[in-house]
Amino acid sequence: MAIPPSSAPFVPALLVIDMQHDFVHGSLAVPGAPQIIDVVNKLLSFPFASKIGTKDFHPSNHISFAATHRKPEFSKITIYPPGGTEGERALEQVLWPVHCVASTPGSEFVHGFNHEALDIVVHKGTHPDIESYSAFRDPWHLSNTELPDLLQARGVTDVFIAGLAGDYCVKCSAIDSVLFGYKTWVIQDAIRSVSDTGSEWEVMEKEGILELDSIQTGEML
Ligand code: VGL
Ligand code: ZN
Repeated sequence: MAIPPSSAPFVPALLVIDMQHDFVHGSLAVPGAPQIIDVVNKLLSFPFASKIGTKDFHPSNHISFAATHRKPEFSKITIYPPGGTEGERALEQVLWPVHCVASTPGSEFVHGFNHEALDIVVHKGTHPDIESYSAFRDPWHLSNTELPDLLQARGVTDVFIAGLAGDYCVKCSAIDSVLFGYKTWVIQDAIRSVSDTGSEWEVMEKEGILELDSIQTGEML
């Protein structure tokens, strides 16, 4: 019998971002979000080596909340790393409606989402002074969540990303996934974005992120 050619390892992880009440039906509802619940549930039935969920999980005085600054919702401020000074690693921050306050109903997984199929849930945005769209780490790379160690310990090669919101947490998590060395796929019919410009795809493509749909994902597994 012929020896089969050795092939590169393929250890796929599904990363489901922020399928929480507030992002679907609540204070920061993403347009079209209810339509992806069934798609994400279908993805969870595929034989991924790991199925990881995230929760945006903020204290009630979080830096990303308009109310914290007594400023209008969706206005913008400049933020710095904690203890940082003017001009140093400044970032623009959108001021959001209060959302996903830790352990309130808005932070719960949305009804109908099969979260029981997840093997682990990673929380992010838990520090009052630090915004963290990425599931991997804060934007200044001061500290990681448990996700980088988890993926490494499990020998993951490919990260497939679904969830909310495409132009914030999905995009930032996908960019970090590439920077941590993973082949990174965003499942286009399993995400929805806050804005309808589609400009996140341009950014993600430039970073080397691959785009596919849930049917193609099923064919790879
Ligand atoms: C998100 C805005 C604020 C997200 C989180 O999950 O994309 N967006 N916090
Ligand atoms: Zn948030």
